[in-house]
Amino acid sequence: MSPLSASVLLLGTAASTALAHSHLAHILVNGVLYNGFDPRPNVGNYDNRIGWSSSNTDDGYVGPADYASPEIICHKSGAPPLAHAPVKAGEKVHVQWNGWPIGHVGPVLAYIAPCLNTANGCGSVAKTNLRWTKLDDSNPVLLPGAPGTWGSPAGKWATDVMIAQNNSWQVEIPHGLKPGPYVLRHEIIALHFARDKGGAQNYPVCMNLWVEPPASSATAPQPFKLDNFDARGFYKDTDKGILIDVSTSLSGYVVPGPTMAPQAKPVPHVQQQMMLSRADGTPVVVVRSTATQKWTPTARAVKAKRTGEPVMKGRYYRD
Ligand SMILES: *[C@@H]1O[C@H](CO)[C@@H](O)[C@H](O)[C@H]1NC(C)=O
Ligand SMILES: [Cu+2]
Repeated sequence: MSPLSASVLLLGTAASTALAHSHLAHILVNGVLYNGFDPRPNVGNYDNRIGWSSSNTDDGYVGPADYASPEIICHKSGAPPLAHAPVKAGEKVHVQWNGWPIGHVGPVLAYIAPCLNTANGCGSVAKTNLRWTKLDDSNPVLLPGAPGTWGSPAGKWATDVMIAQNNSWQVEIPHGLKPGPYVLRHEIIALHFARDKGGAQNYPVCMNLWVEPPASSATAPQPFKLDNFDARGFYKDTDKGILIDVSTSLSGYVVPGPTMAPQAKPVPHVQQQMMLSRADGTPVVVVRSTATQKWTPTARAVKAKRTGEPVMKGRYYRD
């Protein structure tokens, strides 16, 4: 197949805009909503967001050229907000993206890192100090299927599962995780141009969590063992799951990045589900490494958010 016909098959015809990537819209914890971050210019963001800010005003990605740079950690110029979403160990965090284009197939990954010895929990953490543990690799990332039925001729991808659940993915916070401040890093790697070296597109989004002890249980949970991976060493531009032609039929997919923690319990594809928000959450600000207080608005007014623009629907885009 010529490169041109392969691209047409993969990307479809809509191609309405080059700016149709995505970002973290919000997270839900038991239906309670915390705001993510919208990097696009002139949209405004809530003061009490828990999503890290970033400078990708095109809503775009980090490419393999930046795999060893700080940009890969929490997106371009990623910087933490003061607010954290409270979540109990053992609860599921429902991560919702602002839509996802069908052709942007690939893995959906989750990592967590504690914020140690900082004044404001993760609110003032130096991102290069963060050391990560992989919680979810969305395996099996590729389920061979009828060509063209799903996002690519190769079959149904984890991204197709995410799109079908209203562009959301659940991440279980381990039961035995020690309470305290953590950064959750959710990442989709879009592979539509990954047949060429340097063509993969990583979309890392970071958010602050304040992990509380689990709901009471008869037996104390097994302590969760954290790993020590530096995000600047996660990927190489020649990894099997990074340099890959998804316009061909494939027999499987090798997830890039570090090994998932043995104690991690990813939510299986069939248990992924969408969730509606029933309330706005009150984030917390970490005042000591062991204590939080409720976030209260600063003198700045809480910025109006959104312009009424609907969530992007899954569809074919060229970008
Ligand atoms: C999908 O998510 C959006 C944004 O949160 C929400 O407005 C919409 O109602 C959800 N749709 C369904 C079917 O749950
Ligand atoms: Cu895109």
